[in-house]
Amino acid sequence: MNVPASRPDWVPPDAGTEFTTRVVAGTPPRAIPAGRAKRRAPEDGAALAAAIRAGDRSALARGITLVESRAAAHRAAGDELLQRLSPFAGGSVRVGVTGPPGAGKSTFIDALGAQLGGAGRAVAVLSVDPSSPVTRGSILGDKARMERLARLPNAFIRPSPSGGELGGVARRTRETIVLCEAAGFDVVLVETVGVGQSEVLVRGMVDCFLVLLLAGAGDELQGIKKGIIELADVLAVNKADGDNRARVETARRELARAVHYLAAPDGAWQPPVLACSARTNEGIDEVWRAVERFVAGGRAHGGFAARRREQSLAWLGALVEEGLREAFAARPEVMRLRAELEPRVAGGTLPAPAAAQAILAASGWRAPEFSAKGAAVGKIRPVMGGDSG
Ligand SMILES: Nc1nc2c(ncn2[C@@H]2O[C@H](COP(=O)(O)OP(=O)(O)OP(=O)(O)O)[C@@H](O)[C@H]2O)c(=O)[nH]1
Ligand SMILES: [Mg+2]
Repeated sequence: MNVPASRPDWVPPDAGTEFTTRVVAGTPPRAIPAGRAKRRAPEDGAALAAAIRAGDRSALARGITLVESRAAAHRAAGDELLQRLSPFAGGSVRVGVTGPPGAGKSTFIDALGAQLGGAGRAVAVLSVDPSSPVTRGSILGDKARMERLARLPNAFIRPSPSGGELGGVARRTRETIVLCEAAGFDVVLVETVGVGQSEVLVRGMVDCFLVLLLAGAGDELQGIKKGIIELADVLAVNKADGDNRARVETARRELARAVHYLAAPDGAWQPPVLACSARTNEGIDEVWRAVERFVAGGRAHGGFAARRREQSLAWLGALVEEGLREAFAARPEVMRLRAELEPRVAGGTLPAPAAAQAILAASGWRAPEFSAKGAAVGKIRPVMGGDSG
């Protein structure tokens, strides 16, 4: 067969010539006269919700795109969709999987998801692509890394760009969880990179927080932070295979000792420290059994319900903060003052605190005054009502 020289940007590692393609030069985009842009008719909200409930994957994907959208036109539709579907949400076990870069999170999720899927569970994976909010290259990369899972009919993988702002958590992860649950998924796995604030945020979105770790070149643990261990419900040292086995076991025992001395975040629960290999599948079901034990214990003792309440409150807080930030930034006088003052701050002719004061004051906000003791005595007066400030 004659193989043309061009290949797509990405092909599966073991792909044959069927992925060879002929690249056809595109035509430059045509300017569309203002007011005549063709818009796709907005999707009927009730129909979309019903399709998602019925398990239609493409409807689910469209719904997620809708709630992720920042476009003002989509916001109301996205909110409406969430309202329609919220009554059907909540039925999954939400598990966060975190760990340092390269710990094997994606491979682990692939192995675990394939096992659960094989056992008849419907598994949704929300993986965040931290490396590239713009290009789609690494998103495909992650999908390729979840090959086993991607082949299962009852699995759904949704890579989302992190949006840059939350350090590796998609902006709409909570909303996406609601949609997946309404679509009937009973296990939702959320992958996040264990750097920055993302693990704290994700822990606030899940019922069980699983931390994957690596044994270093010696026996020490790699890329580990005390903070992350305190958040963990279950810990596992991954890559316990081949020559690495003994090293993992030493690291695991060391870690188990450390965990034992830290106060358990959920009272009676002592986070187990396990070893596994996402590559050989060894220990994967043991990790899952630990997750199930944690969740079952939480259901029996009220910890699960308490976590869900915390999740709802954290969600509320995040939405209110986001709304305030957006409303604030959109105020004309704020935009005008920022445009005027930012170059001066950047140029060093105006101190940042003075500029901040001016912007906050002009927007109608008054900074709280602080007493000597540090307690706020003034009242924050948000004046978000009137448009002219
Ligand atoms: N030997 C061995 N290699 C593994 C195992 N799990 C993952 N790997 C390899 O480790 C590398 C990183 O795996 P990923 O699953 O992409 O790791 P990740 O934590 O998702 O990485 P990021 O998302 O980039 O932070 C890949 O080359 C995997 O094949 C394992 O259990 N054993
Ligand atoms: Mg990954």
